[in-house]
Amino acid sequence: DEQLAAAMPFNETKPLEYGDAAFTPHAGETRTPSSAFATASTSTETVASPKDGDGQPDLGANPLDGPLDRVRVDDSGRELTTNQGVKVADNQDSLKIGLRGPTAMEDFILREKITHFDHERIPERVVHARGSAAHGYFESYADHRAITRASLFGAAGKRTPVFVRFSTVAGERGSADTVRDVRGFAVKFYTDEGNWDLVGNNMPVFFIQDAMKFPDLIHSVKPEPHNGMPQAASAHDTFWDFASLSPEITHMLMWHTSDRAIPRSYRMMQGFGVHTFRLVNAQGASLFCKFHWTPTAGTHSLVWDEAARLTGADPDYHRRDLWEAIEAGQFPEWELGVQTFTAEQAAQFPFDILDPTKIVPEEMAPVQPIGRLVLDRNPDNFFAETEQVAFCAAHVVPGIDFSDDPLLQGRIHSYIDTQISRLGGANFHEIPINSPVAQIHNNQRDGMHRQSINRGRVSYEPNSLAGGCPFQAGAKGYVSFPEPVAASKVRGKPELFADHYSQARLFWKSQTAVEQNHIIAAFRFELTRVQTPAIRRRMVAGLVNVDQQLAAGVADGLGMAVPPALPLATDLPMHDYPPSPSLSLFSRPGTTGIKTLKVALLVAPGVDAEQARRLYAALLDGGAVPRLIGERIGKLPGTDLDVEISFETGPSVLWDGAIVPDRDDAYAGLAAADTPHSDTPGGTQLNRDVAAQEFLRLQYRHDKPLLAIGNGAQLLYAAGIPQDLPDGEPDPGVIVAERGVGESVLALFETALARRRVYARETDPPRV
Ligand code: HDD
Repeated sequence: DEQLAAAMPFNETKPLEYGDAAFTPHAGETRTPSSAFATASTSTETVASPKDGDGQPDLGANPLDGPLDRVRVDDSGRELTTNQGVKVADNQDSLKIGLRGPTAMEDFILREKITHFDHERIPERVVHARGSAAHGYFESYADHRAITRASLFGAAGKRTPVFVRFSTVAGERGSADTVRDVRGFAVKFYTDEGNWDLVGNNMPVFFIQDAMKFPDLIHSVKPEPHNGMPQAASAHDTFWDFASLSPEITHMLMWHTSDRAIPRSYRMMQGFGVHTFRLVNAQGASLFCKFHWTPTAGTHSLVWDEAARLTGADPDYHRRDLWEAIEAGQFPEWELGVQTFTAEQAAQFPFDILDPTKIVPEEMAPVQPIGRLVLDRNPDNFFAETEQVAFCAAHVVPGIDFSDDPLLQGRIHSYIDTQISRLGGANFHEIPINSPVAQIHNNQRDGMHRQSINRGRVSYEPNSLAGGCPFQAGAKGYVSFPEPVAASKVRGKPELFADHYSQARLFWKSQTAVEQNHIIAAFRFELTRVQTPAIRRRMVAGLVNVDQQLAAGVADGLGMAVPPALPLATDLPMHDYPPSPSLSLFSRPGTTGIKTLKVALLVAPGVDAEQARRLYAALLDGGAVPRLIGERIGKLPGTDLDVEISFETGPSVLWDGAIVPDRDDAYAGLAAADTPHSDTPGGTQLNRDVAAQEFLRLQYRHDKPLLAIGNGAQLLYAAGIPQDLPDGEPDPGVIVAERGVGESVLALFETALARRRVYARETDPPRV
């Protein structure tokens, strides 16, 4: 026993915290690091900064590792110190005058620790407060210098390090991931010619046309100011009040009520630069452009009931998904595509390219792939990297330029400005995650928390005392596209901006029937939460201009008659766009099949353990993430299987599919498990477990594939899962296999899983 006790982990300083031992001086105490840490590297090692050298990363290397390595701290094998590097003898007790006496004012160790703690929080982002990020790289497919001089696109295979942050917009920092909202898709490219931030969203249009309206929009969607409710939700009066009075929002509302607003994963959503930008080549020739990110995992969404339940089951659902995929080496990937068009082409479009509530349909300008984005490394520290990263729509590099989109123009101001209050001063570019890999040389000086120690007496230009340095780069530097402009100073909008409905109708017409139903249901949900009938009426009156069937569906859901259409803001005729199939989520199934999808194997005493094990191995082999789930964790009696997750900690919404394996007839005690709902002998004890039945019902209701083998089917029957679709056809996602067919049925299940959902199952209200 003594030997055992000696082997147990033990905190040697514990006895010093109590009684007289507390007086025993810690001062001067030295401790050698334990042998486990004897080989740990020392902090005195210098790490070469990759900011030295030619700044050209090796292909595949991430030069960002270097600058960040300078500030990475690893405490392994180290002694505790104060912020002044003074070693701390006792981290348990404040300094007191007698064990039961007052604390001494001179306890600088306590005071430093508490003071730092008191200031640990910084203001959260005013929008996009909730987010998750990862490191990776962008790789150019080819030499694209014909269209842009931006160096990151300069050669085939050229890699540029990136840091990418995904976010929701309305919720606070601790809000749930799966709310109905736009998702931010912000990419910081650390190019060798400076940082470029492509600060986009997962939807290609925006709510408003002019930055002047941004504070109003955000005030309307944020929790209402008198009572601070609701959190991270647009389903309340103020948002829909604003929306119903701002017809320019209509196109965006179609996206916002579509399944785009409840993605299955950050890895499974598109990203868009939204605005029209400019690409400029070395000769100064320019094309307009729109940026598109397309995920290799395809575009996939949750269903609303599932999303709502996920906010409770796992508020970190998207954060965890991104983190786990990267930890598992299943690196999320997107292709970057551009739509390019000339000013002459733009003049022929039936919309204004400066209007951020309009897309350029792919039929009018195809999306050309130019490179790929891979996220392959999780941050080391959430605060230092994900929280402190400062994106800015004004951060562009030579070869990328702005358009006159009035929303974009306002953003150019807002981002730097907001960082000054969020990050506490003008030097936020020196925070390691924000600082470029390209070198910084200018005459900007001082300010709060300045890090760089600029040398010399010169901080102005022109100068002779420093030989004129740093000197202007001339044509090598950023040259704004010299767009000729001659016009009167006015507050207003071009007439075409007032066509608020043509593209909303285009979006509606381009959706499948399933997607249209989801849009109607989302409007119904949102507007049912609205308490003011006049707002509901106004909103539905706007939808009449989009589509009669849409307006009728929403009105029906709200128990009201379809009101007369809202008057149009312009006499211009609406443009009749042909449907654009690429606007449907179903047009991008992706190429990653079942990889990273989560499959629950429902097990209980009496399960055919060998079969469960083989299914598990086969799923793992295919890149899926199987887990054994049951009533309680731990060893299953009569088997050597370990239940990994319980129904209460791993509820149905966390899984993309479920399997109920066969039972092992030899297991004693099965008779008790026979289900009362069926004449056939029952499966395992799960049949009587209401949690297991509920699990399957929700899998079914959320359109997920189910496989039951042999007597495992009894649980399906007990749960009342139909095997036919509402139209009488067999449900391809409810696979019931005879005992003895072996694991060949797994292939059927995997096919269904790769297709994700059987939407054809849906009825409103649900059958199960
Ligand atoms: Fe914005 C953050 C995207 C319009 C003002 N915005 C922010 C983020 C994203 C976007 C992804 C989070 C960045 C991060 O992860 O840190 N914003 C957009 C898109 C817009 C847009 C795609 C329209 C096309 N934004 C917009 C306007 C304004 C702002 C019109 C103001 C005039 N956005 C901000 C901000 C934020 C921000 C206040 C909050 C925190 C931050 O910048 O760093 O400056």
